[in-house]
Amino acid sequence: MIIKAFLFDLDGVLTDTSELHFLAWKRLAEEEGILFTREDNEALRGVSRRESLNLLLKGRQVSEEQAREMMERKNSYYVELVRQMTPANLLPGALEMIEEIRRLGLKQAIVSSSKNAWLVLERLQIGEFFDAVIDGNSSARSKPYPDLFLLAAQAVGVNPGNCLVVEDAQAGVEAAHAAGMKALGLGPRERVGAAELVFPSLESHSANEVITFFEGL
Ligand code: B16
Ligand code: MG
Repeated sequence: MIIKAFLFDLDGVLTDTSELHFLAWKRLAEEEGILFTREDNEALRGVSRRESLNLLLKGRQVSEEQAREMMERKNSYYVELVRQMTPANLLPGALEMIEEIRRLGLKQAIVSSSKNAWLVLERLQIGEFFDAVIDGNSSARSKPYPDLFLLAAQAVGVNPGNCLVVEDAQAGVEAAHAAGMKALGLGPRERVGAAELVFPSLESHSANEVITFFEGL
C-alpha cells in the first residue's frame, strides 16, 4: 500500500483530551447522582457526544430536552478546560510527525468526532499543518461509520486506499476499515488491536518508518 495521506484522529492521538472529557462528564454525573468512573470513561473514547451521554446514563430514561441540556452542560465544562490548553499539551512525538509529513510533501488531515476540534487545534497552534479538518460538525454519522474518513479522503483528493488512519479508539479503527483504509493504532492492543500496526504512542516513531511498513502490505 502506498500512503499518500495521513488522517489523524485528534483526541488521544495528537493530544490527550480524554482526561478533560472525563472531568467534564464526571462533573455532570455527580450533579445528576450517577456513578461515573475512569474505567467507565474508556468506553467513551472516540464516541460521539450523544452516544457518550447514553453510555453515562446507563439505561436511565430522560426526555429529549433533558438530554440536550445535559450535553450542553457537559460541553460548557469541557470547553472551560480546553481553553486552558497550550502547545505543551501536544503528546510526545506528535509535532515531530506532522512536521515530517509536511516535509515529505504528503497530505494530512484531522478526522475527529469532536465538535470542538477547531478550538483544540487553535489551542495547540497546529491548524496550519492540515490540508483539511473534518470534525463532528461535518456529518451526522460519527465513528464507527466510515463517513468522516471518506469526507477527509475527498477533501484532500486522495483515494481511500491510499489513506492511512492514525487512531486511539476501537470505534475509529472500525470506521477506518469500513472506509477501506488501513490503520495505525496507538495504545493497548485490547483497544486498537484490529489496526494493521500498533504503537504505544507516536513517541520515537517516524512517518518514514510507518510508510515503509505499509509499503510491504
Ligand atoms: P465533543 P476524537 C472524540 O474525538 C472523543 O474521543 C470523544 O471522547 C468525544 O466524546 C467525541 O470526540 C465528541 O466530542 O463532545 O467535543 O463533540 O477522538 O474522534 O478526536
Ligand atoms: Mg480519539
